[in-house]
Amino acid sequence: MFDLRSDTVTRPTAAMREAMARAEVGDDVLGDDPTMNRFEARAAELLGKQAALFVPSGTMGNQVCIGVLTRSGDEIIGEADCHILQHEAGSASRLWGATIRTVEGTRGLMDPAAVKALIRDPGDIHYPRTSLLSIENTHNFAGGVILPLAYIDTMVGIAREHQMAVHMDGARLFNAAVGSDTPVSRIVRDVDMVSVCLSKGLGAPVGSFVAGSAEHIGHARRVRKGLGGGMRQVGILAAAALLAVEDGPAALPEDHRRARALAEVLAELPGLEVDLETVQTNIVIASVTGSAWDVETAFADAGVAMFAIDDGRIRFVFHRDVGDDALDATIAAARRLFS
Ligand code: TLP
Repeated sequence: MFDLRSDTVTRPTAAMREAMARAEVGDDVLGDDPTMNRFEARAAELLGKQAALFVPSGTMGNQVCIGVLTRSGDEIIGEADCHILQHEAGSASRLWGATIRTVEGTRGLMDPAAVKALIRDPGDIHYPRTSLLSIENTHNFAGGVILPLAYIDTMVGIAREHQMAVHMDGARLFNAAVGSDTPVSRIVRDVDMVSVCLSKGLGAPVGSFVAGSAEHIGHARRVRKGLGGGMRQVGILAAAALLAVEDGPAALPEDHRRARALAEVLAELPGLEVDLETVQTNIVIASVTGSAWDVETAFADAGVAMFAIDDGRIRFVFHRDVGDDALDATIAAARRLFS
C-alpha cells in the first residue's frame, strides 16, 4: 500500500533514531534539557526570530499562538478553509473564547478589501475586538498554495494599520520556502508568531515549534504549560527535530516534483478536476463528480491510500517515505478508475 493520506505519516529516519537514542537530556520544564535548548536556539536562528518553543503538535502550536495573541471575547480573521477553524476541534473558542470570522479565499488568498471590511470599529462596545489576522502557509486545503510575499506584506500592512497581530500557520513553512526559493526568515519576517510542523514533510516523529519575540515566547511557555505541553526529558524529540530542520528541507523538492507530475495527469482525466495553479508544493487536491468517499475506497482497493477531504474533493500528499513507484502506481490507478 502506498500511503498518500498525508505527510504526517512519515517515519523517523535511521539517523533520527540514532540521534534520539544518544540524545543528552534534562528536565525541559526546568529549562535544563541541553538538546532541546540547542534545538530552540537553532529554530529561532533559522527563522530570524528572537526565540522559539517546541510544542507536541501543530495544533498546539497554533493554539499557543492564539492564546498569546488574543484575549477572551476577541475575534480572529482567517481564510474560510483554514486549519485553525476547520481542523482544530473548535479550540480557538474552546480554549480562548475567541471567534473566527472568515473570508472565502481565491486559491487560498483572501481579498484585502474583504479582510478590511471585517475589521470592527474598536470604539464601539457592541463589537468584539478584532485582534488577530491568521494566514496559512502553505495553504493546505487550497491545495498546498504558497502565499506570495507581496500578499503576506499586504496582510501584515492591514493588520498594522488596525493594531492587530499576525499569526502564520506555517505547518508547511519549509515547503513554502523550498517551493518559492525564499529563505524561511524572509517569509516570517513581519509576522508576530509562527507555528511550524516538524512531523510532516521534514520527517520528525513528533513535534512542532512556535517562534516570535522573546516576550511572546516567554508568554507562550506559560500557555504551553497550562495546556499540559510542558514535557520533561524531551531532548529525545529535539534530537530528531534538529535533523528535521537541518536535513529535512532537502527532500522536499522531490515531493513537489511528484505532486506536480500526478496533478498534470489527473487534470487530463474525465471525471476529475485539478486547478493546476494550486499545485505548487507536495499536495494535490482534485474535485470529483461522484462521491469522493467512493473514490477513496476505489484507490485503496488499487493499493493507494489517500483521503477524501469532503464529499466532492480528494487529496494526495507526497512525502519522503514515498517515491516514484508510488507516483506510478497512483497514475496507473487513476487512469484505470477514470478513463
Ligand atoms: N494537517 C493534517 C490534518 O489535520 C488535516 C493533514 O493531514 O494535513 N496546520 C496545518 C495547515 C495542518 O495541515 C495541520 C495538520 C496542522 C496545522 C496541525 O498539525 P498537527 O496534526 O501536528 O496537530
